[in-house]
Amino acid sequence: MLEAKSFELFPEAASSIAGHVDAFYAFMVLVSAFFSLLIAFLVVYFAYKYRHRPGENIVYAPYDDHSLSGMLLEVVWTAIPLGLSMIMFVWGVSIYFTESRPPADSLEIYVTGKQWMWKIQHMEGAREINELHIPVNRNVKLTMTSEDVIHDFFVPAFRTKADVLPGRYTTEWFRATKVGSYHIFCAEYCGTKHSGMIGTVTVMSESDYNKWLGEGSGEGSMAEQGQALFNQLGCGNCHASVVNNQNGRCPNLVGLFGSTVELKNGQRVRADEAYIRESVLFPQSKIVAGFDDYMPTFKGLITEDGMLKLIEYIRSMRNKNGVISSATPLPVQTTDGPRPAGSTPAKAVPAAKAAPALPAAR
Ligand code: HEC
Ligand SMILES: [Cu+2]
Repeated sequence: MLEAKSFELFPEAASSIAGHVDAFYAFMVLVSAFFSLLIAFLVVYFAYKYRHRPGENIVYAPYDDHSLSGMLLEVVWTAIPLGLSMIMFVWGVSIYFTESRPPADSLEIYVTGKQWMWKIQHMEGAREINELHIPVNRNVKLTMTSEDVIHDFFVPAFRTKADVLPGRYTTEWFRATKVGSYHIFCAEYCGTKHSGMIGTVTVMSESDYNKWLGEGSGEGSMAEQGQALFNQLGCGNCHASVVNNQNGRCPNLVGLFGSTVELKNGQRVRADEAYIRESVLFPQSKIVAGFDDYMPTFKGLITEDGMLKLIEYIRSMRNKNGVISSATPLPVQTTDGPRPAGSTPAKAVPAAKAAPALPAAR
């Protein structure tokens, strides 16, 4: 809870990973404390035991570096620290891997960092600033980017944090285990008001969360807002006309997200958030095999929040069991652009569903 409490050494442990991080940390502190005390004790003890007594002659015994006992001693003092540091390494890596691999069933939430605030978008459409509402006992994945400098999204009670970088998408995931409110900090110095870049995670019961979501989704889901943007920017002029036809002048975006794309230069890349972002802002950098490089850049025309909506829209165009369908279907294109001579006209595949009425482009 956020109310000032009596002095506490550790923040509350409120995520599925927190116990593991704490146990690991305790192990490292105990090992360090044990050896620090042992060494400090031996320094004092030996200083006393082998002190110089008055009248005593100092005789240095010749050191036999081939004696069996000497070798055994060296093996032991090498093997024990090696064993201990390997335990720390394997344990640490396993926690790191767990923390860096969001489970597939995670609830997706988008975060944009900016001097000096956190902007958060839920897929269902709710938006918030410096607040993050999540359901308890659900895996939550944050996809994060920055509008300016490097920030870092840190929730001490969840024992997890990740850098938030301009021009890139990073992820962070957690499963909150306790209903309550917890601090969000920016853990990367990002300018004058860095210390004010704070917020609150509110962990709610599933039913409270759904109620909360329902109240904040006036503008439609992120995918719907992304679709509006898609139309507004004219992406549909090129891409929508071939939505049900792979052989147009522009690649089919349905089922693109998560698939492997073959490029003109023979490379194969995974169509993830970063790829879509690059395709839109730097269309020349990766050309899809079989297409020409005439997609214009949209650099400067789309905000980071808008880009996340576009990505969410493209992600929502799914290709389920070979049947083209889309969570929020594309508008049916009426004015088809000219096609290059010899290309097959769009096959008459019925649109999956009628498009919902959206505000007209421009
Ligand atoms: C003038 C026509 C045109 C417009 C407008 C256009 N694109 Fe494209 N787009 C293309 C062409 C052609 C390609 C394939 C060549 C390439 O990779 O650059 C492409 C490629 C892409 C790809 C990669 C597809 C794949 O299969 O890997 C994505 C994603 C994409 N466009 C999204 C968009 C979005 C989003 C918009 C609107 C902001 C948009 N495009 C606007 C013509 C267009
Ligand atoms: Cu910051």
